[in-house]
Amino acid sequence: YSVDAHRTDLMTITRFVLNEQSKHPESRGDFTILLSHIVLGCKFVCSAVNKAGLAKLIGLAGETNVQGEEQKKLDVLSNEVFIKALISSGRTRILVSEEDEEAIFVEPSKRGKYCVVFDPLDGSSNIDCGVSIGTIFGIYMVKDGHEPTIEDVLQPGKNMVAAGYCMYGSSCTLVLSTGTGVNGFTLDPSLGEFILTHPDIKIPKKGKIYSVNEGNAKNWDAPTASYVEQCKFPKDSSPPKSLRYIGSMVADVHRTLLYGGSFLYPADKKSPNGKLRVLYEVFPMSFLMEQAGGQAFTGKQRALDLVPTKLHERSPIFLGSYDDIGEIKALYAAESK
Ligand code: P6P
Repeated sequence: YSVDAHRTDLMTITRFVLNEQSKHPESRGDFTILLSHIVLGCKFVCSAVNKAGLAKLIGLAGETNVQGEEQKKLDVLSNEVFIKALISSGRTRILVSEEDEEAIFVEPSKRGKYCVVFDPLDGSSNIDCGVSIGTIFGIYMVKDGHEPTIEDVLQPGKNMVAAGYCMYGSSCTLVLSTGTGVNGFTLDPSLGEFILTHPDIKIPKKGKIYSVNEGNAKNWDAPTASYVEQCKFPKDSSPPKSLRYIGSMVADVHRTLLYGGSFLYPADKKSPNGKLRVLYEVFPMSFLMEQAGGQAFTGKQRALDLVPTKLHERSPIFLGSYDDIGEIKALYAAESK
């Protein structure tokens, strides 16, 4: 794109997805409709998150708003917005949200062929200090012709047809893959449109940053401890890596995707499966990393090969630059010999 094209040939996310759809003549546009409803949810949450900060500052937050209604916590509000938007799209069968213990089975009259797994506002504990937070989502096709069940959702991440996140920070950035690469879009509030700003994102093959909560170091297993040690005290003459850890997955993963490096949430003695959830944190971020030329590993296997057995199952995760994650895989392989 030359500069002037940005002004006159705006590539919005809707146009982008329609272009993708045109590559599949058999497509009836269901995915395009589903995505447009996810985008609507992201726009709403972006606006609510920005207002929430201000509301808190000028004391509007209180317990009730001007209509005297109970002021909903942002993550509850975001969850309701996404559930309503997804159901009204008429393209979903099953919804799995971080906020809801049980899966939502869409009523037959509004059913479509997709299952959406999502964390409506990941990292929401960071709102009060202004740290970027985000929505994470993954989309599966669900076999038709039978009453939907949990088994339809417990699919390996490699079966996802799309995944993405929307980061609510200094700007609102939506990063998406539909299986043919990764693209980033930034919300132009004056247009109310997501504009393509990061076409065909590729993660650097090797990075200079590692990202982990060092506070858990006491409980790490040997391969993780050894990897982090090598980041800080390289055996060869390379300079030590920088530690960057925000504690909000969407922000840490977005930086890793753009700058390279590794993001780790390992298992430890306290949490043998780590902390991050398989369906709506590990799988979507792993899908994006592989589509951008990186890797995602659980300590035992390729993350996208994992087959979940429970909706809110957790898994350790090591994701990022191809070479950096390769080093971690080699350390785990050596340990298992
Ligand atoms: P810790 C936020 O609560 C979250 O779910 C992710 O967004 C983030 O990566 C992780 O937990 C941070 O966890 O234990 O390092 O505070």
